[in-house]
Amino acid sequence: MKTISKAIIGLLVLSSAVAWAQQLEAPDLLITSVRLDPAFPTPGSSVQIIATIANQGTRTTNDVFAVEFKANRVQIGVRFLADLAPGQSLEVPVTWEATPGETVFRVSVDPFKTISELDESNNSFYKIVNATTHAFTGADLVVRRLQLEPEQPLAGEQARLVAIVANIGHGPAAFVSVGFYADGELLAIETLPESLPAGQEVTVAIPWTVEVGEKVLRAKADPNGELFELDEANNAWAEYFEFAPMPNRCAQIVSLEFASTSIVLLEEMTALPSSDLVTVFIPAIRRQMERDYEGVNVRFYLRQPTGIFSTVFFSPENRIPILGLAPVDYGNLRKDDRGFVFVGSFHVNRGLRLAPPELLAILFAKVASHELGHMLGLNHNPNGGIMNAQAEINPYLVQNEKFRPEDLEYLKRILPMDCR
Ligand SMILES: [Ca+2]
Ligand SMILES: [Ca+2]
Ligand SMILES: [Ca+2]
Ligand SMILES: [Zn+2]
Repeated sequence: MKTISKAIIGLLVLSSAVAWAQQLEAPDLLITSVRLDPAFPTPGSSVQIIATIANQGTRTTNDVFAVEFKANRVQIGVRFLADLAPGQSLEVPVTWEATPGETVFRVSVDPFKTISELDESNNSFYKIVNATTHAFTGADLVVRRLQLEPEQPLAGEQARLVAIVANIGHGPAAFVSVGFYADGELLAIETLPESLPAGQEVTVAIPWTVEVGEKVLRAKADPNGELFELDEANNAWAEYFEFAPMPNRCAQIVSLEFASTSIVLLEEMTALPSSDLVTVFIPAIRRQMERDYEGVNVRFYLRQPTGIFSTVFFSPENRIPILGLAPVDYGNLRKDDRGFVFVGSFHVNRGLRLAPPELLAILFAKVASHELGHMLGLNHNPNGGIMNAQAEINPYLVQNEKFRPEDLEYLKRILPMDCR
């Protein structure tokens, strides 16, 4: 099993090296801007979304390519272009009927990959748009910091999660609302009824029962997009915290590691900006795994942990029909195993792109929980559950999958919460 793992890593390095050597003269398509007309739409009005597409490469595009527009992951238009010379740019419009609140636009150039380019990683552009009946005043909310009161609370304690919100615009914000999230899950939205003048800051807080271990805490100003702002993309702030008690010596430490190339595939699958992938989607995978392993002494880390740990590596490979792979370590004798989830095997399944990101996170978590199960000594269970040999890839069916009681019993025995 170890040998197989090493071969996989070797292959990855090789294929990216080949891709590098190939390209010397080529086009490079990118989106330089996305603007709206009118810039501050009211709900229900008709809006032009105008993307500027440029070729900053050294060759003219030699084939037809597409520009795809998505609004909150739903395709709202595709336009086809051809013959864009180096240094040339073009405006591409689509019409959209404004829906109330926040909409995340993703514009992608050459999503079907007909053009071989100098840089394939700069082909999408995000724009967050609000549609509201409030007037635009020049407000711009940002979350400056996120802190806890008391500063270092223990897991299980009642604490306050405090966001410091500032208006860095040049006009007042009619009201301030802030969404709070723990590992991607919305805890609460808190709204202050008073307006916040330009240049001032305010604290917004919610009570929170502190969770154990590493957590990604996040606050986002105006999460529902009810306030027009100069910049709608600077509203979120996320931080890693770790809450005591720290793992004891009988705990298994597990690192969830994502190749940067896997993040690119996840971005294509979910149409989420990479910042949301890192601060919402990936933490939600961890949250689901924690639920799967409830009562088992496992601690999950998204940042690299110290000491001895096992790793679930989210690789960009497509190894269909294999979704994941891990050595079976009966009795968990090795505490530094390495298992894989093949993100590429999910990415090829275009139907998955229609599933909500929350369900996709659960689907990835179930495969990761399965592979970790092997690394802790579980074999496939003919009775099903998470250790079912045949992975269920329908995210709607997989969401309630659990370890079978006999599997969970084994895990609790091998990794008891307290050391005696
Ligand atoms: Ca490009
Ligand atoms: Ca803002
Ligand atoms: Ca806003
Ligand atoms: Zn398996």
